[in-house]
Amino acid sequence: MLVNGRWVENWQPVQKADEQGRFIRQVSEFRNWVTPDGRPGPTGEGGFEAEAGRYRLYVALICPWASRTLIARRLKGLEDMIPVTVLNPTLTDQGWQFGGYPGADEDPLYGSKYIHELYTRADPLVSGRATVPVLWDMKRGVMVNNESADIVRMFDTAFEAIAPSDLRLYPAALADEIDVLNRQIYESLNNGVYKAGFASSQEAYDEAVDGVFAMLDQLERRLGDDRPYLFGDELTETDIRAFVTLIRFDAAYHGLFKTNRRQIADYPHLSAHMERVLRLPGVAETVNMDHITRGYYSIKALNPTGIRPAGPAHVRRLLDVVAAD
Ligand SMILES: N[C@@H](CCC(=O)N[C@@H](CS)C(=O)NCC(=O)O)C(=O)O
Repeated sequence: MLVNGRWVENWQPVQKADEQGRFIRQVSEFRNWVTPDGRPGPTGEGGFEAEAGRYRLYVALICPWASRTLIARRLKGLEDMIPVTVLNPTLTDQGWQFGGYPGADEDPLYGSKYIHELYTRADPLVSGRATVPVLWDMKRGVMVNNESADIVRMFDTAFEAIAPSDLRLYPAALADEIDVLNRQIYESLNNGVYKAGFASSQEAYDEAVDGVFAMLDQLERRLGDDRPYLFGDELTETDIRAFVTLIRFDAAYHGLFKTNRRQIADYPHLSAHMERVLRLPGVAETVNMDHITRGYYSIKALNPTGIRPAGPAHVRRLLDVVAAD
């Protein structure tokens, strides 16, 4: 991690734990918003108006938080306006690294070797973990935001004047309900699987796994009335939040993070929801199972040999079928 702008120790997956061994995820540091006219957004400073070709998104395809920004970018039709740089799937002693792995890129702006160089470029005295996704302002040479929840929201609204879209990922009429379900899904599922995987006590693991499966059961029931999406007929950002964890679940979390009470394949409504989102235009291209399994199973603290499991076949089969259709 970075302390006062210097990389101080080899990368470790566990960021912070409480006295009971519960995994604690760091809060994001860069919280400015792109807005239609450059006025400040809900947090941070102003000066980031929506312009085509001005912002670059840095992602790792293993990462669910980065993937949700990629999906929002694609569904909102922003691909030509916001270029993307993909990092290698495996974390090194200095965190995320650029280039060399199939499907990964070099840093086209500064030739950086690691993502942490962008953090210190943005703030020479920055402290904390150098995470993805990162939204970078190529005009001012600064980091706009490294919180995926914010990036999804700004993609939904900020570029509307230059990239009109009928899709509303966060419609005003559902805002309060979306906020509530988002929080629950984040705590119990998106971050819940990490809390299980990185728990350092049996109690912390048990608590996290209970939360994961209670949430999956709840979502399965919610979708049980055959609604296509979590809030009814229209896709919202909450569906994307669920999707990025569901699509990684059977292939990575079930084995590596020991969230193995059941698989997503055992939940008919969740499986159908996952496939529905996967089939939205362009979403399948954001799912790279090679990067996902390579990335997760290279976390040495959980899998010292780096050996990747052969299965599960059903996830690869689904991706192949969707790609061929
Ligand atoms: N709150 C952040 C979390 C991002 C995050 O934790 N990303 C992980 C990858 S999935 C990361 O970059 N980890 C590197 C590290 O913690 O050093 C967001 O949602 O954008």
